[in-house]
Amino acid sequence: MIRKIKSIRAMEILDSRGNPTVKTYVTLDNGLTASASCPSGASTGENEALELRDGKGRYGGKGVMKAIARVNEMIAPVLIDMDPSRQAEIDHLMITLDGTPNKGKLGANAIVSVSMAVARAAALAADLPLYAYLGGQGAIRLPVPMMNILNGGMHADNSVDFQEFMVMPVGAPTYSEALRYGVETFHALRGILSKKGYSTGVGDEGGFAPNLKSNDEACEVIVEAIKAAGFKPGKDISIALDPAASSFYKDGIYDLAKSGQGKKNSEEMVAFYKTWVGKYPIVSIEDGLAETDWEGFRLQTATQGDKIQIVGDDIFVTNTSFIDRGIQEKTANAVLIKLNQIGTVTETMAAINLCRKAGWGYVISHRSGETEDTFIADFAVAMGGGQLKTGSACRSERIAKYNRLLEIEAELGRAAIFDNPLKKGL
Ligand code: 2PG
Ligand code: MG
Repeated sequence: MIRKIKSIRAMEILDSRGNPTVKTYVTLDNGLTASASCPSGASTGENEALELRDGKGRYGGKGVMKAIARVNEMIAPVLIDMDPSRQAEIDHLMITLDGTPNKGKLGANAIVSVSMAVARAAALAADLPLYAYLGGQGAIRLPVPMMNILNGGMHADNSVDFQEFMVMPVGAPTYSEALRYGVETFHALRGILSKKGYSTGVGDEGGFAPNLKSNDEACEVIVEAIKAAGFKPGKDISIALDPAASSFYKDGIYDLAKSGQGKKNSEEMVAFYKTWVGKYPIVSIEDGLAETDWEGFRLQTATQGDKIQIVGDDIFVTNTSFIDRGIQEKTANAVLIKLNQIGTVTETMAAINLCRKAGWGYVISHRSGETEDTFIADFAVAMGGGQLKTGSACRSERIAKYNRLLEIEAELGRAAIFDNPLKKGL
């Protein structure tokens, strides 16, 4: 039976950093209601779709009452009575209503919360879990968790320049075992840091944020933690990095100022990563170069792209026009996928389809400012790329996603598959 959208209402809630964000409720004509919340980044790409904030007054100007009004007064009237399963049409209506290239009029935070809530409402109407509704019968692959257990850069007030040091349990037999490998490593890391006299306070994504002597020491303590937890570095658990290099790049120079490890140009930065890949079990580097340094990315891909995954986040911002350019120019071999960078479920799926066509990898991702919403867990299974980064092994806004995947794994039972997405070449 075809359902219709009866009402759409948005409200202001708080994200994991205590900043306001948009939560939207979509109610169907049978009385069922679905909701979704928008996350928020700190190290955002310049070309991301616009996050509409009030700009002054409440919450230091970070309120989202304008975005709430856009949902309630402008978007809702256009979508009432529509069939929620017409996702592409609904998303295109919002894109047209906005009429700007960066969703500057309605705000990507307004649009994406509606887009995600509509998908959930359609899943409810179809009586299917979200992953099965979005991904069909083939949605049976659980992602390898990329767990950011050591935070630096803009996500922590410490001496580490690189934003994310993730463990990737690529050798685990199942998702739940992979999660356990990562969590046990996280707990081992706490013990190691504490023994060395470092802080075990955590950063925005729940990873530890110690004042280490160098960026190298971050890899060293993680390798030590993997071993201490009883796993083999590079076999059971590998390392993935997100330096988020745009955040320490200025006027053509990468300045490792937080650690005091000096200044480097693009070539030196690429050489630096090459040394690290030789020294540590690193299998994936995201934003090793800055978003404007397309040439640096190309050089890294040309020289290291056959050995490791090279992921573009800020440089592609989940936007098909930038990804398309990247494919033409061999800028990377994988894309970080964030729904709120582009603003609709439909455009996010188009970005993923482009990656698939090019044989590129794709990693579904949270933002550093998150909510308890678990949409991306279902989305990762629906899209089947086998990789999800959603933070460390603490902070409930991160754990909520990992827990949701445990539920999906249990629901799929023996049908669930789990494998190393980086094994069969990139
Ligand atoms: C990133 C993200 C998420 P932010 O750079 O990949 O980890 O950070 O949400 O701050 O952009
Ligand atoms: Mg990133």
